[in-house]
Amino acid sequence: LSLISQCMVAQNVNYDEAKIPPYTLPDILTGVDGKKITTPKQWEANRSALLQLFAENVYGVTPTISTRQHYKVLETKNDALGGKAIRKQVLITFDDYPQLSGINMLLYIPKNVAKPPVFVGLNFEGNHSLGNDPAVLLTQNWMVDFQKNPERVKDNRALEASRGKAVVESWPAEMMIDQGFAMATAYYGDIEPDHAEGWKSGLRGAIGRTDSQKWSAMGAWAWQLSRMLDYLQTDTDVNSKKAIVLGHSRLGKAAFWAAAQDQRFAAFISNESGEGGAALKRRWYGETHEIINDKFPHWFSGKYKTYSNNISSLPFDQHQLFGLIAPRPVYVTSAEGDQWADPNGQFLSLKNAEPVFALYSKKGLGADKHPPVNQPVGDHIRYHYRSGKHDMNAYDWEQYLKFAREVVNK
Ligand code: GTR
Repeated sequence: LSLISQCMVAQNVNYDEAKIPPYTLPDILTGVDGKKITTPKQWEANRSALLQLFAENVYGVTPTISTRQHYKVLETKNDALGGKAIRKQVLITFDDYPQLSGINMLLYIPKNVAKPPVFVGLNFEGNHSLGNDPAVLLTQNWMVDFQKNPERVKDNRALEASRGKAVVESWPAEMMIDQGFAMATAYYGDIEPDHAEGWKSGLRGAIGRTDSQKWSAMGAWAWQLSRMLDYLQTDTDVNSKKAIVLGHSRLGKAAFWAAAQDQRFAAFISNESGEGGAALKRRWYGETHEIINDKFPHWFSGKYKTYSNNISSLPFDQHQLFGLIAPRPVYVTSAEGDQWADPNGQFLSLKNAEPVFALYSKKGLGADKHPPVNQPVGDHIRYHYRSGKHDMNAYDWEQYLKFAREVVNK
């Protein structure tokens, strides 16, 4: 970066709605071929060209990757979480990429429910960080020291003291089990370490790509979620047809891209995924594409960086990625203390996807304006803006479980 553009990146943060320059969103019901879309069939015919645009310009093009994989149940227990749940720890390894240690997936399944729906997502600090279950394996993979706490992470490896210390209350296992849902999670660093050179020792390096620019870490993490779903399809203890993929923040961006590409996911929940996730790119508010590409060059494809100061020439915006999830249910959330993620931009993105849901006779949000705090809106597609800071907390999970009961598992 030149000095001038570095200064611009540093200065260009806006939190004033009135200062957002006017922008025009690409019409969601105009296909990539320029033709008007009026039926679900036409929308579906447009699907792969639109996905390709997102891949080429933002998330990177997923190359052909062998998915010859093996599942090894490393450990299982029939009376976990005080006797309420079955716990399984499953290692997914890849025959063609033996240099990868594999995806270590933690599953809790309620004992009193036959084939429950399952929440699927990645976690930031390893499965062991999510609760106090001492049998959960400590991740051995490279880790960001989010807390800058040497007791928990030393030399980029998790220590035993990080057990149960997750930054976000991201996976309240008992809450899910008590309400009849299963959970399946894995550490995102299992497939690529989250730093600029991480691709070398992760999946992108293993598949032998020297050009790391065309594909992205986000693409690799989305791929990871789909491999987790591959396993779930073989596990008769859960209902993989009702797999709800979700994620917080950067992991919400990855879950969004996974849900858009992989239609086996039954529903998608975006927890404060912000720029590169739910937020409209054209709005100058909070984090921008310039900032994110500068700070996290590995997250998105090289081409995304060419839109610096020129976002209006991007041939789409994030409302169209929500269109690619339709007609499946979607829940988007923001937090008052997380203006960085552009709450109104996340609301407007989902709002502007309504025409695609309407093609399938699915109701919209039932609100034209951003709602006040702690008042969820919508039904099949939902949105809430809660009080509090940037995290995934018990309030969020109460709403997700309600949504899952009312919409996904009805
Ligand atoms: C921030 C980044 C956000 C979000 C967040 C997170 O630093 O700017 O886009 O992804 O990290 O993942 O918590």
